[in-house]
Amino acid sequence: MQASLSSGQFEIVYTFFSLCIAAMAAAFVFFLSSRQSVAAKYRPALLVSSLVVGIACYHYFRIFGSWSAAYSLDLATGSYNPTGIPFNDAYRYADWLLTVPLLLVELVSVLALPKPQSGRLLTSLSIAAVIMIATGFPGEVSHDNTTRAIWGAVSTVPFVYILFVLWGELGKALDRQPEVVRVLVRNMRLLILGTWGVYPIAYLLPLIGVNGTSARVGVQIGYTLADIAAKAGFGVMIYWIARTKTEVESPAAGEAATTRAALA
Ligand SMILES: *C/C=C(C)/C=C/C=C(C)/C=C/C1=C(C)CCCC1(C)C
Repeated sequence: MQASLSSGQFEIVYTFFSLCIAAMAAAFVFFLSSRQSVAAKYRPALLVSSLVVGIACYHYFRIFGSWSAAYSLDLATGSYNPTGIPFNDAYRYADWLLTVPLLLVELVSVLALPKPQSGRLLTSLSIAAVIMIATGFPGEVSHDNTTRAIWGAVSTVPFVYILFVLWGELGKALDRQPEVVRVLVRNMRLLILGTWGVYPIAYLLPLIGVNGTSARVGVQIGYTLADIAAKAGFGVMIYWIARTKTEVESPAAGEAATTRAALA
């Protein structure tokens, strides 16, 4: 049985979920409509960005509904008591199962590797991502901290592998980029590390002595902020890189695209 939340605790999570729905929906429209302002070969990457935030928008809708159904306001005390309908963490993990491999598709496409090599890289990273998410889930839904710690540790192995490989590959890709793009790719690499690193930290909260309900709130806010940055924020970086490359590779095409976008 879950403990009651204070009205502040309930409402802050409620507001963050709501904010996230708005951010994902706005990003969806932006990525779709800005496809015209990049060269044709970069359009698939923007389409994948819009898929990622579209899928996340849908899942946050469900997460938001689940959170609302899990608690009800006790007018006598002003706190939010569990209704008995459990909050469903599976929506979030189902979302990651779809969106993390798609984010990897975007990342690998930025590397612009020869086809067979990028196929192999994408396959091994995706397998690692699925293992990371599938092994994190039993820990997430467990009410026992030892179980949470064990699955968390297992899930960290593929996580470290993914970051290690991406860091190396993005580093090598830096040398293949024109000067103006290099700094963008470098920033993107930091964004990945900074945002993906938030997930295991949020997961750890219940294990590092943060009390029950504060940990519950902290985990949800941590994941939500990380999702906005890792999906919408990351998509904006991809757009920026694609836009810059379009201009560098063919200044005329860049201008024509800008004009088209302005007229659209
Ligand atoms: C859009 C969603 C993204 C980028 C999700 C990323 C999720 C992770 C990097 C999760 C990692 C975890 C660990 C490394 C250990 C504990 C369990 C997880 C699944 C939270």
